[in-house]
This record gives sequence, structure tokens and C-alpha cells, in this order.
Amino acid sequence: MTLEKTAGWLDWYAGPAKPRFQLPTGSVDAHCHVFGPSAEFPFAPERKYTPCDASKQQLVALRDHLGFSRNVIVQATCHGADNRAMVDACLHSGGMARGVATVRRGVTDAQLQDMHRAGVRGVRFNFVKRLVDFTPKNELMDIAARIAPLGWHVVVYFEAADLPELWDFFTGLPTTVVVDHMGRPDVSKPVDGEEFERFIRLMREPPNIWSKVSCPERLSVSGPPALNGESAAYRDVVLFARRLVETFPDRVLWGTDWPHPNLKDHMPDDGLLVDFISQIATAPERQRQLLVDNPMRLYWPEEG
Ligand code: 0GY
Repeated sequence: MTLEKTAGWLDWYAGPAKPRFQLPTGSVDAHCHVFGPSAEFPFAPERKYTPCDASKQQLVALRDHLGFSRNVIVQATCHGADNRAMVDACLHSGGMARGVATVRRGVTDAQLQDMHRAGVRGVRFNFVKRLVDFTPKNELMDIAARIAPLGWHVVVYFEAADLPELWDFFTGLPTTVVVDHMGRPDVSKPVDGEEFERFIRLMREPPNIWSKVSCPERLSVSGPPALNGESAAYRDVVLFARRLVETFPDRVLWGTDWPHPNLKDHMPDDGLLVDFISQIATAPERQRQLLVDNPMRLYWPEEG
């Protein structure tokens, strides 16, 4: 059965450009998803959107086309806490993919161990209200305590306006904490304004907080590359991402976010997204930290 996609849903971009920016050898796409295929891995009944399919084979084809070596596959909310599609993609990656799962409090130690063997190294706590139902913080803290002994970390996704309310929870987590998409700043505000300064403070205080400097296409108000060239692509996001890369060079990650859930106006060409990296990490040393050293330390420490 083919499911009806959410109205206005944009499918991912088939035939992306070959990036002009040459990724450092061994680069990791540290934030991407798989969707289904729904005939094999049905979407969760509690999901807030129904996407198109985006399979593990299609993800690997994109990885190779763009010049990445590895992927970190983050559980998408359309699959709820049913991690089978993500785990299956990790298991078939020949060790070249790690996963970040969504689990509920009832998860058993045996299930966690199985996921660890498959390549899962973290759990995701999502606070974006349009994507998930509310989960009490004490439940999330219990989960964090369960996964900490495995050496896993917590990935958090939230809107910038909600940071004050989430601050104590984040700083109280017992693991490394990785923030998705820079904590979703409003990039029409100044990069040194109150809102982003708060995020910088969050990262400055405890040394266990990391950030993905990803998703310019999601955060930008100024928008995508002009048709005649990408030099001004997502220019309003550049200063935010560059500030994090320069200030916390050993705690930043980058990912494509393929297949780009919930984009209604514009679907990015992943090749041009890769070209964007050279604007936010301008020196080769920073590029290597962002794309190789940092993700390898977090997801493949045994190879360090
Ligand atoms: C992202 C962003 C989004 C969605 C999800 O799991 C998800 O459904 O992460 C979003 O809609 O902002 O990171 O892919």
C-alpha cells in the first residue's frame, strides 16, 4: 500500500550536483535519516507527518556521490520509537554507519545491547512540539541514566525560544549532549544578540555540550542559492555556524539532514549543501575537525 504523503510534502532532490568542495578523506555525514521503505518498515501511528520513502540504499548512493565515507543515521519522528529501519540501515552498512535511536522508558537492557551491537551510540530527545507529543523530563532523565553506562550520548532537538525552560535539564544530563541544528536560532536576529548568546553560554559552561552546525536550508530566511551561483547561499546562517565552528572547533558536527523532512518551500540540492561547508569552516584544519576528527571521536572512538 502506498501511503498518502503529508500535504505539500517535498520529495528529496534526485540527481544532486557533484560538490565543488572536496570533503576531507574519511568525512562523516553526522545527521541524516532513513524513511521506511514503509512497506517494509511502517511509519509509527503517532507520527506527525507521513514522508516519502528514503531507503538505506538511496542513502548510501548519496553518501558515495557526495564523497562522504560514513553516516550517522538519526531516528526520525515518523518512525516513533520503532528503530527497525534505522537499525537495519546500520546493520547493512559494513560498519560505516552509526545510529541514534528513540527509546521509551520501558526499553530493556537486552534491547539496548542489541542496538549497541548494531551500531547505535545515542538516543534522541525531541522537544519540537510540532513533531512529537510531550514526554516528562523525569522519564527522559531515567533513559539518560540507562544509556550512559553504554558510553552513548543524548541528541537534543528544540527551538531557541524554549532553551531557558530546558536549560537545567540539558546541563543536568550525565552524558555528552549534542544539539541539533545549533538549537534552531532565529537567524534574522543578530549573531551576538541575546538569543544566540544564550546558546553560546550553554556550550561554554559544561564541556560536554556539542552542536551540529547543520540545516542552513531549514534556518535560513534569506534562502537558497541563487540560480546563477551559490556564493550567497543561506548567507544569513553563515555567521551563526561559523561562530560555533571557530569558538568550539572540537565540539561541532555537520550533516546533510537528507532526506530533509518537513521542508515545504524549498528542497536543497545536497551537493550545494556540501559546498556551503567551506563558508562556515574556512580553514582546512577546521574542516577536518568538523567532518572527520569530531564525529570519529564520538561515533567510532575505537578507531582513534
Ligand atoms: C530534522 C528536522 C526535522 C524533523 C525531524 O525526526 C524528525 O522528524 O528531525 C524537522 O522537521 O525540523 O532534523 O530532520
